Amino acid sequence: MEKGIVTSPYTFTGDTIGGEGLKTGVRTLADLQGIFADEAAYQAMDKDTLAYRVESIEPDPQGTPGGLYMGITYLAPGKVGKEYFMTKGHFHLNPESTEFYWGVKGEGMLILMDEDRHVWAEKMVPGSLHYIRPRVAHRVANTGDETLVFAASWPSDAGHDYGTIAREGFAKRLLEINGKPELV
Ligand code: PAN
Ligand code: ZN
Repeated sequence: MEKGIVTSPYTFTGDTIGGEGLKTGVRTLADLQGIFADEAAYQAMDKDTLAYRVESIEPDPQGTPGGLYMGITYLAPGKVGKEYFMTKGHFHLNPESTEFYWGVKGEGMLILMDEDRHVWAEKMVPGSLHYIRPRVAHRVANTGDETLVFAASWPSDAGHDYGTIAREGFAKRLLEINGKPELV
């Protein structure tokens, strides 16, 4: 190759990322204990069921100011009782940090909650782009019957506060009512 011209160590095909230092994280139903309303339905399910997998490229160490990460989440279809499979959800530890999510495959709902516990949701479909503002907790539910694939890019110094959501939850839940998703 010509001097000074190199190949990027990363790839992005639309629904996959790859390359140097690719990280993979897996969450089974066992990891989602306590987030679903219907505890009896949760207990009756196989805890080894895969809920989601996140693949990410994190070029700089966590906490680096000015860096960016990129990830793709593969969220399985399914429900616990009437509640769709969803990600744990979090605020960012650095409250000013923002994030883009975008829909790649399947159908879902991005559920958002501000610090006053006001909750709203944006429909996620292939091609939808979502800007998550500072101090807004975010989680995604799969409302379809295929794996929901969405991509995300967030700052390397955002950090993840899972504790607040684990303790207090979101103020509304996305349930299937008469065959349709409803925030209740
Ligand atoms: C995403 C999420 C990913 C999994 O990359 O981390 O979709 O969701 P949980 O982290 O809530 O389990 C992101 O928001 N990064 O900041
Ligand atoms: Zn985030």
